[in-house]
Amino acid sequence: MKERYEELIRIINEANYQYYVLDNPTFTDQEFDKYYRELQNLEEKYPELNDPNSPTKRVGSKVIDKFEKVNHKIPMFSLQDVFNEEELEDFDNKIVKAGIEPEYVCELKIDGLSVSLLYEKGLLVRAATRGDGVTGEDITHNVKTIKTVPLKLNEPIDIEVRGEIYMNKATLEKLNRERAKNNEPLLQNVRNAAAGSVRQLDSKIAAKRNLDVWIYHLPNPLDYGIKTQFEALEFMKKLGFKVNPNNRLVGNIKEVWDYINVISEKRFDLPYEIDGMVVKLNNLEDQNALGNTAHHPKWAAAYKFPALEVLTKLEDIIFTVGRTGKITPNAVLEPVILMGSTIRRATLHNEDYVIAKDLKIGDVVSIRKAGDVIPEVVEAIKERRTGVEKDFEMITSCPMCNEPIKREDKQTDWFCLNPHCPAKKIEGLIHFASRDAMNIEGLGIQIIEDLYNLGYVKTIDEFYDIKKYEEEILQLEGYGRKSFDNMLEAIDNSKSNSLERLLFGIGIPGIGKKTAKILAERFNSIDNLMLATEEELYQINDIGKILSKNIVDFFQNEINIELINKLKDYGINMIYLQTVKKINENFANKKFVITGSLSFITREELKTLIEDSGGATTESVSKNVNVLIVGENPGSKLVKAQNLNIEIWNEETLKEKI
Ligand code: 3B8
Repeated sequence: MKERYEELIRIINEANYQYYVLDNPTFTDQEFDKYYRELQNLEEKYPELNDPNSPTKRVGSKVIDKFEKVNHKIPMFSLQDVFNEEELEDFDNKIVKAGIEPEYVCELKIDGLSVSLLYEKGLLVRAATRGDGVTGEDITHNVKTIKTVPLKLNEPIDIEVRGEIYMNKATLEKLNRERAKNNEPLLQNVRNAAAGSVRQLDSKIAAKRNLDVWIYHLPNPLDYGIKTQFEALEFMKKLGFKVNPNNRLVGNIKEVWDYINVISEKRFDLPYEIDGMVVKLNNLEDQNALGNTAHHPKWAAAYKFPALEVLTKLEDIIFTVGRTGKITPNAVLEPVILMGSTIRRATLHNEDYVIAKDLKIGDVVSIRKAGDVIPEVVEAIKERRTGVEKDFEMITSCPMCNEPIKREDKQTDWFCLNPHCPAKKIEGLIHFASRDAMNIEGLGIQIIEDLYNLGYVKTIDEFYDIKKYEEEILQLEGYGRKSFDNMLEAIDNSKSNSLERLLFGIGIPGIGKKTAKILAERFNSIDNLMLATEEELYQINDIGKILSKNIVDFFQNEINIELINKLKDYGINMIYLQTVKKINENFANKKFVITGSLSFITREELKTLIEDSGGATTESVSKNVNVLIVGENPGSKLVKAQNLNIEIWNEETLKEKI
């Protein structure tokens, strides 16, 4: 029994190591679960079986009541920052002047928090934060829940290693979605999220946070006969630690710079956040010769990527009204170029956001754009105020209809409650026809504004009766026979859309594209959905209390019921249609990644087409992707796919396959 116990621990730890550290699954989930359950059963039946190395110890059971202080045997320094090529060369010059011929190790600078791990006879005995560098805090109970931190090493040695605990970008997004659902404050970034997670007293919470680690430093290399940083990384990898595969040994500072440029392209494709490159002198004897300042080792530097931020002037704050009546303040900016595009506007979300940032009209503000995300105002540069800036004032009436606006207690947004507010109605009509909703091509923003202002279409059902204004519309400038007929046809085609498009388009407060799909799948028809109770809706994953109430309220409203009846009379489909419309063998059961821009189809359209044909899409290239579709200016995904021997289709091939 004891033998089997030890064998199970070995099997499961090895499988975890293969899966989490080497990214190389060796078992199916079912096989893994079978071993894991067998181990759990043994431990339950024989409590004397209590190996600290058992994988069941990772779920987090220990609760502490305070963090113990820990003195680091060797101080944990931080790194000196460099911000450009010149400063990097200065760093190199000092080394060369000291008579050293440098080789450098380049390591991704992980955005997390430093940790020290202490092992005795190969067993993890203590994990501690950096703290002030001399004294940190004992976080062993939480670090033990991190699956990539070995509880037992491949050799029974005494050793300390250091590394970075971090949280993947996707994990933070998921965590924040849950927090939003529970009305909890969102975590600002991966570093705060990771730091907050290891500072939990209850290790069950930390265990749920899906933290991870990269190990990069060996404070006592001489004890193990290690002569270079690169050897140290190899050595730690052999012991079972997770060492980043992107670390590189290079011959001189120019090659460091080249590698920095490679990584600055690639960084957005990584599942974790990096904020620069750590450059370390490879030879440890040379490192010792250089020594440290009071705070930093002189043999290492942290190159920080340039901020994705620029400064500009906040010229005005204007207000827009959305289709739900939500009032949004918007920054009107002096145009600036940021990451290749001109920025004129940025959303300021809501009143509290503007107040929290203490923005004044006329301020110099910094603007950020991360990835392809919309630009945002980071902060006002208060030192640049001259005294002529004007205070922000929230409006009290709707900028479109002049009716007073309202903000409920505890809510962040102001709303125009006037059901006849033209802004709301036009926005609602535009949303209904938009691509992700009913996808009525030929009903663009301008046409819809015209139709509304002329009184032909005031509510969405009236789109379907537009033919009665045929004569009048054809008289209008810019509306020809052909475009009118196309519009009619597009409107007619939209009648056979699947239910989720209607649910998204009709404008139930809080229902996005994804929830619309979930509801359609779950209830199959609008009639079923209209009968659903709040409790029933709340049971569904992704649907919270507020949303459940919104849905029920919406379908109890007389005006909405009448609207739905009218749409039914016009013959609009109200049933969920299976998503796989027509299997295309070229796409079915394959996984696709799209990179670069395509000329004849948008990315969203192509994704829908692939899914409708029985295939799937994903964002990042890995070995289980079958095809990479490549448009103009492909990113680093192309190189990665070529390395993995993944099939590649250009636009021509794509057209043939379609
Ligand atoms: C010495 C070496 C601090 C660090 C170090 O990815 C020292 O090596 C350090 F005093 O903070 N964030 C890294 C990272 C951080 C450090 C490091 N190496 N890769 C990181």
